[in-house]
Amino acid sequence: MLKKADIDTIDEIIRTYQQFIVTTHVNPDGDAIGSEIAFAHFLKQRKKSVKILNSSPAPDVFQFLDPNGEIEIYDASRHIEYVSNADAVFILDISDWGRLRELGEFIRGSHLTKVCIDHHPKNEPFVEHDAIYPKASSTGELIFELLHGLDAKLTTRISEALYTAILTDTGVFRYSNTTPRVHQIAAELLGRGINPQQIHKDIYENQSHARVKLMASALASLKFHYENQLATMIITQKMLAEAGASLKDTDGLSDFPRTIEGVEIALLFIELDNDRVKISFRSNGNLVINKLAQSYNGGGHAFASGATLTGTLDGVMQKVLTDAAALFRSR
Ligand SMILES: [Mn+2]
Repeated sequence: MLKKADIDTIDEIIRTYQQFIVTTHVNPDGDAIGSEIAFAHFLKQRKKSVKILNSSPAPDVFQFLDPNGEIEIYDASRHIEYVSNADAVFILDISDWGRLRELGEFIRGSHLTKVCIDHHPKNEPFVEHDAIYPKASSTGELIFELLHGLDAKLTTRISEALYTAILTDTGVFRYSNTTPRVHQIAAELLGRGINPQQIHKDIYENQSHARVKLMASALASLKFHYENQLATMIITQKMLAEAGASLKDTDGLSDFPRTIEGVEIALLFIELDNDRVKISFRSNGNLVINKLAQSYNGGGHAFASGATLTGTLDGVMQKVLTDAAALFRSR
Protein backbone atom coordinates (compact mmCIF):
# COMPACT_ATOMS: atom_id res chain seq x y z
CA MET A 1 0.00 0.00 0.00
CA LEU A 2 2.59 2.58 1.08
CA LYS A 3 4.75 3.63 -1.90
CA LYS A 4 8.47 3.04 -1.55
CA ALA A 5 9.07 6.70 -2.40
CA ASP A 6 7.02 7.75 0.63
CA ILE A 7 8.85 5.32 2.92
CA ASP A 8 12.20 6.59 1.61
CA THR A 9 11.24 10.24 2.06
CA ILE A 10 10.11 9.67 5.64
CA ASP A 11 13.25 7.63 6.36
CA GLU A 12 15.40 10.47 5.03
CA ILE A 13 13.58 13.06 7.15
CA ILE A 14 14.01 10.94 10.27
CA ARG A 15 17.71 10.39 9.54
CA THR A 16 18.34 14.08 8.82
CA TYR A 17 16.65 15.59 11.86
CA GLN A 18 16.71 15.15 15.61
CA GLN A 19 13.70 16.83 17.20
CA PHE A 20 10.14 15.90 16.24
CA ILE A 21 6.51 16.70 16.95
CA VAL A 22 3.74 14.15 16.43
CA THR A 23 0.16 15.40 16.37
CA THR A 24 -3.37 14.51 15.29
CA HIS A 25 -6.89 15.91 15.03
CA VAL A 26 -9.01 17.42 17.79
CA ASN A 27 -11.08 14.79 19.67
CA PRO A 28 -8.65 12.00 18.82
CA ASP A 29 -10.00 8.47 18.32
CA GLY A 30 -8.33 5.08 18.73
CA ASP A 31 -6.66 5.29 15.34
CA ALA A 32 -5.24 8.73 16.06
CA ILE A 33 -3.94 7.84 19.54
CA GLY A 34 -2.66 4.39 18.55
CA SER A 35 -0.86 5.74 15.49
CA GLU A 36 0.77 8.54 17.50
CA ILE A 37 2.00 6.24 20.28
CA ALA A 38 3.35 3.67 17.81
CA PHE A 39 5.11 6.25 15.66
CA ALA A 40 6.54 8.21 18.61
CA HIS A 41 7.96 4.98 20.06
CA PHE A 42 9.55 4.20 16.74
CA LEU A 43 11.21 7.65 16.73
CA LYS A 44 12.49 6.92 20.24
CA GLN A 45 13.96 3.63 18.96
CA ARG A 46 15.85 5.75 16.48
CA LYS A 47 17.15 7.84 19.43
CA LYS A 48 15.22 10.94 18.41
CA SER A 49 13.56 13.43 20.71
CA VAL A 50 9.82 13.48 20.21
CA LYS A 51 6.77 15.03 21.81
CA ILE A 52 3.17 14.05 21.09
CA LEU A 53 1.19 17.30 21.21
CA ASN A 54 -2.60 17.20 20.80
CA SER A 55 -5.39 19.76 20.88
CA SER A 56 -7.66 17.76 23.15
CA PRO A 57 -7.32 14.86 25.58
CA ALA A 58 -7.60 11.23 24.58
CA PRO A 59 -10.83 9.46 25.58
CA ASP A 60 -10.42 7.59 28.89
CA VAL A 61 -10.83 4.22 27.18
CA PHE A 62 -7.47 4.73 25.43
CA GLN A 63 -5.53 5.62 28.58
CA PHE A 64 -4.07 2.12 28.63
CA LEU A 65 -2.02 3.09 25.56
CA ASP A 66 -0.40 5.96 27.43
CA PRO A 67 0.41 4.77 30.96
CA ASN A 68 3.35 7.20 31.24
CA GLY A 69 1.48 10.29 30.07
CA GLU A 70 3.51 10.79 26.90
CA ILE A 71 0.62 12.55 25.18
CA GLU A 72 0.57 16.25 26.09
CA ILE A 73 -2.09 18.87 25.42
CA TYR A 74 -0.55 21.66 23.37
CA ASP A 75 -0.11 24.86 25.33
CA ALA A 76 1.67 27.61 23.39
CA SER A 77 3.33 29.14 26.46
CA ARG A 78 4.59 25.82 27.80
CA HIS A 79 5.67 24.26 24.51
CA ILE A 80 7.00 27.27 22.64
CA GLU A 81 10.63 26.38 23.25
CA TYR A 82 10.22 22.76 22.16
CA VAL A 83 8.21 23.49 19.03
CA SER A 84 10.47 26.38 18.01
CA ASN A 85 13.51 24.11 18.24
CA ALA A 86 11.81 21.15 16.55
CA ASP A 87 12.86 20.16 13.03
CA ALA A 88 9.86 18.32 11.70
CA VAL A 89 6.24 17.48 12.46
CA PHE A 90 4.30 14.32 11.65
CA ILE A 91 0.59 15.00 11.28
CA LEU A 92 -1.32 11.72 11.63
CA ASP A 93 -4.89 10.73 10.72
CA ILE A 94 -5.85 14.22 9.54
CA SER A 95 -5.20 16.46 6.54
CA ASP A 96 -7.28 19.47 7.53
CA TRP A 97 -5.81 22.55 9.25
CA GLY A 98 -9.10 23.40 10.95
CA ARG A 99 -9.04 20.18 12.95
CA LEU A 100 -5.50 20.88 14.16
CA ARG A 101 -6.63 24.05 15.93
CA GLU A 102 -4.03 26.35 17.50
CA LEU A 103 -1.09 24.00 16.98
CA GLY A 104 -2.12 23.73 13.33
CA GLU A 105 -1.87 27.49 12.96
CA PHE A 106 1.61 27.43 14.43
CA ILE A 107 2.71 24.51 12.22
CA ARG A 108 1.28 26.06 9.08
CA GLY A 109 3.35 29.20 9.34
CA SER A 110 6.44 27.53 10.80
CA HIS A 111 9.85 26.45 9.51
CA LEU A 112 9.05 22.81 10.37
CA THR A 113 9.38 20.07 7.76
CA LYS A 114 5.83 18.78 7.51
CA VAL A 115 4.76 15.21 6.84
CA CYS A 116 1.17 13.99 6.76
CA ILE A 117 0.25 10.31 7.05
CA ASP A 118 -3.49 9.88 6.65
CA HIS A 119 -6.28 7.85 5.09
CA HIS A 120 -8.99 10.51 4.81
CA PRO A 121 -9.82 11.41 1.21
CA LYS A 122 -8.20 14.69 0.20
CA ASN A 123 -8.24 16.26 -3.24
CA GLU A 124 -5.70 19.08 -2.89
CA PRO A 125 -2.18 18.75 -1.50
CA PHE A 126 -2.01 19.37 2.26
CA VAL A 127 1.64 19.70 3.28
CA GLU A 128 4.97 19.30 1.45
CA HIS A 129 5.20 15.57 2.21
CA ASP A 130 1.79 13.92 1.92
CA ALA A 131 1.42 10.17 2.38
CA ILE A 132 -2.36 10.06 2.01
CA TYR A 133 -3.96 6.72 1.12
CA PRO A 134 -7.77 6.77 1.24
CA LYS A 135 -7.89 3.02 0.57
CA ALA A 136 -6.10 2.24 3.83
CA SER A 137 -8.35 1.01 6.64
CA SER A 138 -6.69 3.29 9.14
CA THR A 139 -3.66 5.45 9.75
CA GLY A 140 -2.50 2.58 11.97
CA GLU A 141 -2.32 0.33 8.90
CA LEU A 142 -0.12 2.92 7.16
CA ILE A 143 2.13 3.27 10.21
CA PHE A 144 2.46 -0.52 10.31
CA GLU A 145 3.52 -0.59 6.64
CA LEU A 146 5.94 2.26 7.26
CA LEU A 147 7.52 0.64 10.33
CA HIS A 148 7.69 -2.68 8.49
CA GLY A 149 9.41 -0.95 5.56
CA LEU A 150 11.90 0.69 7.91
CA ASP A 151 12.75 -2.51 9.81
CA ALA A 152 11.45 -1.13 13.09
CA LYS A 153 11.32 -3.39 16.11
CA LEU A 154 7.62 -4.09 16.71
CA THR A 155 7.67 -4.00 20.50
CA THR A 156 4.60 -5.03 22.49
CA ARG A 157 3.83 -1.33 23.14
CA ILE A 158 3.98 -0.45 19.44
CA SER A 159 2.01 -3.57 18.51
CA GLU A 160 -0.85 -2.92 20.93
CA ALA A 161 -1.04 0.70 19.78
CA LEU A 162 -1.27 -0.32 16.11
CA TYR A 163 -3.72 -3.12 16.89
CA THR A 164 -5.94 -0.60 18.71
CA ALA A 165 -5.75 1.82 15.77
CA ILE A 166 -6.81 -0.84 13.26
CA LEU A 167 -9.38 -2.45 15.59
CA THR A 168 -11.23 0.81 16.21
CA ASP A 169 -11.15 2.20 12.67
CA THR A 170 -12.45 -1.07 11.18
CA GLY A 171 -15.25 -1.26 13.79
CA VAL A 172 -13.67 -4.43 15.20
CA PHE A 173 -12.96 -5.86 11.75
CA ARG A 174 -16.56 -5.37 10.55
CA TYR A 175 -16.51 -2.41 8.15
CA SER A 176 -15.94 -2.62 4.41
CA ASN A 177 -12.36 -1.36 4.92
CA THR A 178 -11.47 -4.74 6.52
CA THR A 179 -9.29 -6.17 3.75
CA PRO A 180 -7.25 -9.38 3.72
CA ARG A 181 -4.22 -7.18 4.42
CA VAL A 182 -5.89 -5.84 7.58
CA HIS A 183 -6.19 -9.38 8.92
CA GLN A 184 -2.62 -10.20 7.92
CA ILE A 185 -1.39 -7.16 9.85
CA ALA A 186 -3.58 -8.05 12.84
CA ALA A 187 -2.14 -11.58 12.80
CA GLU A 188 1.37 -10.16 12.74
CA LEU A 189 0.57 -7.90 15.72
CA LEU A 190 -1.07 -10.72 17.69
CA GLY A 191 2.24 -12.55 17.49
CA ARG A 192 3.97 -9.74 19.41
CA GLY A 193 2.73 -10.43 22.91
CA ILE A 194 -0.38 -8.27 22.94
CA ASN A 195 -3.58 -9.25 24.74
CA PRO A 196 -6.50 -8.76 22.32
CA GLN A 197 -9.16 -9.77 24.88
CA GLN A 198 -7.93 -7.15 27.32
CA ILE A 199 -7.71 -4.47 24.60
CA HIS A 200 -11.30 -5.19 23.52
CA LYS A 201 -12.43 -5.11 27.14
CA ASP A 202 -10.65 -1.82 27.84
CA ILE A 203 -12.25 -0.13 24.83
CA TYR A 204 -15.70 -1.68 24.45
CA GLU A 205 -16.64 -3.35 27.71
CA ASN A 206 -16.05 -0.46 30.01
CA GLN A 207 -19.11 1.71 29.39
CA SER A 208 -20.06 4.21 32.05
CA HIS A 209 -23.55 4.16 33.51
CA ALA A 210 -24.02 7.71 32.23
CA ARG A 211 -23.29 6.59 28.68
CA VAL A 212 -25.74 3.69 28.85
CA LYS A 213 -28.45 5.98 30.25
CA LEU A 214 -27.76 8.40 27.42
CA MET A 215 -27.97 5.54 24.92
CA ALA A 216 -31.37 4.56 26.29
CA SER A 217 -32.79 8.05 25.78
CA ALA A 218 -31.14 8.36 22.36
CA LEU A 219 -32.77 5.08 21.31
CA ALA A 220 -36.12 6.41 22.51
CA SER A 221 -35.68 9.27 19.99
CA LEU A 222 -35.20 6.88 17.05
CA LYS A 223 -37.25 7.80 13.96
CA PHE A 224 -37.42 6.41 10.44
CA HIS A 225 -37.74 8.27 7.15
CA TYR A 226 -37.77 7.52 3.43
CA GLU A 227 -39.40 4.10 3.67
CA ASN A 228 -37.28 3.17 6.69
CA GLN A 229 -34.04 3.61 4.75
CA LEU A 230 -32.95 6.57 6.86
CA ALA A 231 -32.86 6.43 10.65
CA THR A 232 -32.30 9.42 12.92
CA MET A 233 -31.51 9.80 16.59
CA ILE A 234 -31.04 12.94 18.60
CA ILE A 235 -29.10 13.92 21.69
CA THR A 236 -30.09 17.18 23.35
CA GLN A 237 -28.36 19.13 26.10
CA LYS A 238 -31.26 18.11 28.36
CA MET A 239 -30.70 14.41 27.61
CA LEU A 240 -26.99 14.79 28.39
CA ALA A 241 -27.76 16.52 31.68
CA GLU A 242 -30.38 13.96 32.71
CA ALA A 243 -28.02 11.08 32.03
CA GLY A 244 -25.13 12.85 33.75
CA ALA A 245 -23.24 12.33 30.51
CA SER A 246 -20.89 14.53 28.51
CA LEU A 247 -20.22 14.84 24.80
CA LYS A 248 -17.50 12.23 24.93
CA ASP A 249 -20.16 9.69 25.94
CA THR A 250 -21.75 10.14 22.50
CA ASP A 251 -18.79 8.52 20.69
CA GLY A 252 -19.91 5.54 18.67
CA LEU A 253 -23.63 5.95 19.40
CA SER A 254 -24.25 6.82 15.75
CA ASP A 255 -23.34 3.29 14.72
CA PHE A 256 -26.36 1.55 16.18
CA PRO A 257 -29.24 2.69 13.90
CA ARG A 258 -27.21 1.56 10.90
CA THR A 259 -27.56 -2.02 12.12
CA ILE A 260 -31.37 -2.02 11.82
CA GLU A 261 -32.76 -4.05 8.92
CA GLY A 262 -33.44 -1.98 5.83
CA VAL A 263 -31.61 1.09 7.14
CA GLU A 264 -29.09 2.47 4.63
CA ILE A 265 -28.18 5.71 6.39
CA ALA A 266 -28.12 6.68 10.04
CA LEU A 267 -27.90 10.27 11.23
CA LEU A 268 -27.18 11.29 14.79
CA PHE A 269 -27.93 14.93 15.65
CA ILE A 270 -26.20 16.24 18.75
CA GLU A 271 -27.25 19.59 20.15
CA LEU A 272 -24.11 21.51 21.16
CA ASP A 273 -24.02 24.82 22.97
CA ASN A 274 -24.30 28.17 21.14
CA ASP A 275 -26.93 27.08 18.63
CA ARG A 276 -24.75 24.52 16.91
CA VAL A 277 -25.69 20.98 15.96
CA LYS A 278 -23.17 18.24 15.28
CA ILE A 279 -24.22 15.51 12.86
CA SER A 280 -22.71 12.05 12.41
CA PHE A 281 -23.46 10.47 9.04
CA ARG A 282 -23.19 6.69 8.82
CA SER A 283 -23.92 4.61 5.72
CA ASN A 284 -24.26 0.89 5.24
CA GLY A 285 -22.00 1.04 2.22
CA ASN A 286 -24.51 1.47 -0.60
CA LEU A 287 -24.93 5.25 -0.46
CA VAL A 288 -21.98 7.62 -0.23
CA ILE A 289 -22.66 10.27 2.42
CA ASN A 290 -19.50 12.37 2.65
CA LYS A 291 -20.67 14.61 -0.22
CA LEU A 292 -23.65 15.58 1.91
CA ALA A 293 -21.36 16.20 4.91
CA GLN A 294 -19.05 18.26 2.69
CA SER A 295 -21.98 20.41 1.58
CA TYR A 296 -22.13 21.59 5.21
CA ASN A 297 -18.35 22.15 5.37
CA GLY A 298 -17.90 18.83 7.10
CA GLY A 299 -16.07 15.83 5.76
CA GLY A 300 -14.79 12.34 6.36
CA HIS A 301 -14.97 8.97 4.70
CA ALA A 302 -17.46 7.85 2.06
CA PHE A 303 -19.48 5.88 4.61
CA ALA A 304 -18.68 7.68 7.87
CA SER A 305 -18.57 11.47 8.00
CA GLY A 306 -19.46 14.40 10.18
CA ALA A 307 -20.39 18.08 10.08
CA THR A 308 -21.40 20.86 12.45
CA LEU A 309 -24.21 23.25 11.49
CA THR A 310 -25.50 26.44 13.03
CA GLY A 311 -29.16 26.58 14.02
CA THR A 312 -31.69 24.95 16.28
CA LEU A 313 -31.89 21.19 16.50
CA ASP A 314 -35.29 21.15 14.78
CA GLY A 315 -34.21 23.55 12.05
CA VAL A 316 -31.00 21.66 11.28
CA MET A 317 -32.79 18.30 11.27
CA GLN A 318 -35.41 19.58 8.86
CA LYS A 319 -32.78 20.97 6.50
CA VAL A 320 -30.60 17.85 6.51
CA LEU A 321 -33.57 15.50 6.09
CA THR A 322 -34.74 17.54 3.11
CA ASP A 323 -31.25 17.52 1.57
CA ALA A 324 -30.86 13.78 2.21
CA ALA A 325 -33.91 13.06 0.03
CA ALA A 326 -31.69 13.47 -3.05
CA LEU A 327 -29.62 10.45 -1.97
CA PHE A 328 -32.66 8.20 -2.20
CA ARG A 329 -34.03 9.76 -5.40
CA SER A 330 -30.74 9.08 -7.21
CA ARG A 331 -30.84 5.34 -6.49
MN1 LIG B 1 -8.46 7.02 11.11
